[in-house]
Amino acid sequence: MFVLVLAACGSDEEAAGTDGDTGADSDATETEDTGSDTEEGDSKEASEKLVIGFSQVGAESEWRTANTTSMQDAITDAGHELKFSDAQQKQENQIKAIRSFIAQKVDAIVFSPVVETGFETVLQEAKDAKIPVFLSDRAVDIEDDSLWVTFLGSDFIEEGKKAGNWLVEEMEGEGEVNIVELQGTVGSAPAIDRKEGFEQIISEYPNFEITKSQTGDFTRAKGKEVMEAFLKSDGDNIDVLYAHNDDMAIGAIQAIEEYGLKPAEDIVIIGVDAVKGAFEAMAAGKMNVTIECNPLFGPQMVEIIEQYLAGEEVPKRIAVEESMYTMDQAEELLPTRQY
Ligand code: GZL
Repeated sequence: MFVLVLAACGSDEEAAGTDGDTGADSDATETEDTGSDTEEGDSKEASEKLVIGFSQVGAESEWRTANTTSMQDAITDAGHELKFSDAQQKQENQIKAIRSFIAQKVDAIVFSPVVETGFETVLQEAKDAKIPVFLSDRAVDIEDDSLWVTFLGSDFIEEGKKAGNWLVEEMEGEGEVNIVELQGTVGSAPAIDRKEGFEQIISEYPNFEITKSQTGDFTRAKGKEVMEAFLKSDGDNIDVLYAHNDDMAIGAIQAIEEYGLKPAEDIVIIGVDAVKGAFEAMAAGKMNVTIECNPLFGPQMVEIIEQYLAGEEVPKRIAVEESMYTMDQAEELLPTRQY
C-alpha cells in the first residue's frame, strides 16, 4: 500500500510508527514506504505500486469503450493495481463505487462523473479519507474545487463552437436553416457545454434555428428512436442534424434512410467524437463532419497521478488537444484511426 508522509509535521518516529495515510495529502512534501516487512528493493518496488480505483460512466458509446481501454491499459501497463467499476450510466452506481474504493483504501480514484451535480458528499468522503480524486473526461459543477486534484479532458464548449462554425461556413448563404439536435445525457458536462458552444455561434445568425432538441443519451439506439420521432413530426423541414456524439448520429442516419431521405445530402449530419464509425459513415457519403473528442488519455492520467503522489504540483485543469474531420478526409484517414 502506498504511504504518503508529511515531512512538515511528522518526526521520523511518527512517520515510522504510523500506518500512515493511504493517499496524497494536499501538503504532502515527500513519500516513502514505511512498511516494516519489505526489503529495500521490495519497498522501493512496493512504494511505486499504486492501487487505483476507476469509476467509469458506462459503455454507452464507441468513445467510452476506447476511453476505458486507454485508462485500464495505462494503469496496468504502469504496474499498478486497477479496481474498475462500470456504472452503466447510473449516478448511484458511481457513488457506490467511490465508497467501495474508499473502504478499500485505494491510493487514488479516477472518476468520470455521469452528470455534473450530486457528487459533493461522496467526494468529501474521499477527501476526508485523504484519497485524491482525479476527474477524467467529464467535470463536476461543485464550488469547492479542493474535492478533486485535477480535471483531464476536452473543452466541450470549444467542440460545440467548432460544430457551429463549420455549419455557418457551410450553409451561411442558404436562407433558413432548420436544425434538429440530439443532446447527450441530460445534466452531463458534454451535453451542457456542447449545446452552449454550438448556440454561441449560431445565435449570431438569425436564419439558423434549432427547431427540435431532445436527449438521445449518447447511444445509437436512442439516437435512432428520437430521430424517427423528429422525422415523423417534421421530416420535410429538417436541414441539419447536430448530434452531441457520433453514436447518436449513426443511429439517426439509419432512421433518415428508413424514412427515405439521403443522410449528408437531404440532411447535413454533424457528429462529435471522431470515432471509427463516423469515419466509416463519412467514407460512405452519409455523414458530413465529426468534431474530435480524444478518449486516448489514459497514459497522461497515470502520469499525473504518479506526479501528484510523488509530491509534484499538477495543473487544476488539463485540456486534450483535438481537431475535426470532414467527409472528404474520411477515406484516407480511416485506416489510421486508433478508436
Ligand atoms: C465526451 C464523453 C462523451 C462522448 C460520448 O468526453 O464524455 O460521453 O462524447 C460518451 O460518446 O458517451
